[in-house]
Amino acid sequence: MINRRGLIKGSSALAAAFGPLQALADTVTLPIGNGERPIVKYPQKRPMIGLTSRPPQLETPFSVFNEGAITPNDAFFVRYHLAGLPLDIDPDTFTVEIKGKVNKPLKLKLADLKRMPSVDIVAVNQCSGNSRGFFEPRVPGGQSGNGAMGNARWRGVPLKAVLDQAGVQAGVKQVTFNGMDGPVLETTPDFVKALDIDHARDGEVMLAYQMNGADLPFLNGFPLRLVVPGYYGTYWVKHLNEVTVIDTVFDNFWMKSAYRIPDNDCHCVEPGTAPKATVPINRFDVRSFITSVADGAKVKAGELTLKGIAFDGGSGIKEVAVSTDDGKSWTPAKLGQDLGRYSFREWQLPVKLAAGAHVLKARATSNKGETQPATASWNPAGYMRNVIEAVHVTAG
Ligand SMILES: Nc1nc2c(c(=O)[nH]1)N[C@H]1C(S)=C(S)[C@@H](COP(=O)(O)O)O[C@H]1N2
Ligand SMILES: [Mo]
Repeated sequence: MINRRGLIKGSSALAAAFGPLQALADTVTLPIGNGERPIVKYPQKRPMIGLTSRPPQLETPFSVFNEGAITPNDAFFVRYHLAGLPLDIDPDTFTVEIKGKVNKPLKLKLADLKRMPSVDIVAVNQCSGNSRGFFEPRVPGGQSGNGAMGNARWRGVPLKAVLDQAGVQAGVKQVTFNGMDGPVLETTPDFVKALDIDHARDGEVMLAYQMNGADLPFLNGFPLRLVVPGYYGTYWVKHLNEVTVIDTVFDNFWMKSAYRIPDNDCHCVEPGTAPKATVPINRFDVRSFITSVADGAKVKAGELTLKGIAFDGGSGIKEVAVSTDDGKSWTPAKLGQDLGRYSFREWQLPVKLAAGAHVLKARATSNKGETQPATASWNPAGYMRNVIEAVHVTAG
C-alpha cells in the first residue's frame, strides 16, 4: 500500500524548499494489520513513521511519549488533507485576515500579533483518527497507530482578543478558519473548519505562533495556527490566514460530511452499521497509555516501574489505575506534575512481575468522572478510540 520510493519522490517540492530529504532504510511494523511503515526524514523532523507522502503525514514513534509530558517539535505528528502545501511563506509579509460579519475587518501581520499580550497553554493535539488502525472490523482512512497525538506548550494571542478588535456584529453564529494549503484538483473541497461563536470567544482558543518556545515547525502550521484546547486536531487549522465571522452554520464538506460522530453517548454504532444521526466531532474522550514497555516486550522478572501518560478533553485527570493481571485488580498510580487540564499527565507505579506472561493495563478517570471502556466501541470513521489498551509482556 505504501511505497517508499513514491513517498520520497512525492516530497521533492518540500525538499527543494527545506533542504535534502533523506530516504532511510528502515521500516517499522505497527501492531496492526498491514502495519509495515517506512521511517522517513522530513525538514525540521527527526525520523518519523511515514503514513502518506502527498500530502506528508507523519506519525510519532511511540517511544517518544516515554521521554516526558511534552512532545518535542521535531517529533510532533503531522496531518494534512490536501497536497497543495504553501511552501513559500514569508513570515514578514504573512497576514491573517479577520473578516465577515465584523465592524472593522483586519489584516494582521505576525508582528502585530506579537505586539499583543500573549498567552501560554499546554495542550494535547490529537487527530480524530488516532489509533484508527486498531479498529475491528477495520475502517477506511489513514491506518494510524497511537502516534497521531502530541502535547506542546503553545504561545499566541487569544482569538477573542482579535475578534474583539474587529468588533463582532450582533446575531452571528460561527467563525470559519482557512489555511494557506489548498487542493490540487478543483473538485476537491478546500479544508475549512468552523467553531461556534461562543467557543471561538472563550478566551482559550488561540492563534498560536510558537510551540515549545520556538517558531512552529513548517509542517505543524508555520507561521500561525489555531489551537483549540481539548478539541480534536481537525479544528487546529494550520498556516491560518483567513478567519471569517458568519451568521449561518457552516456546512461545507469538512463540517457537514467529514469529521462527524454518531449522536449518542458512546459515539458508537453496531459494527458495520451507519449512524442514524451525527454531530461534528468535538472534545477528546479520556485516554491513557503505558509508555515504558511496548506490547510484546520481554522484561526482567521482579520489580519494575511502569510509566505512562493520560489526558482528556479538558476536565483534567483525576486518577490512573494500573492492572498487571489483565484487568482483574487495579492499583492507583502516582500522578506526575500537573501542566494544566489540557495537557498529558504523566503517571508511574512500581509493580512486581513474576516470571511468565502478563497483560498490563492502564485506565484513566477524568475530573468529570469519565473513564475508559473495557471493550472498544466502533464507528464507521474510526474516530475517538479510547478502550483500555492491553500491553502483553513476558517476564523472565
Ligand atoms: N491547513 C490545514 N490545517 C490542518 C489540517 C489540514 O489538512 N490543513 N489538518 C487538521 C487535522 S485533521 C489535524 S489532526 C491537525 C494535525 O496537526 P499537526 O499536523 O500539527 O500535528 O491539523 C489540522 N489542521
Ligand atoms: Mo485529524
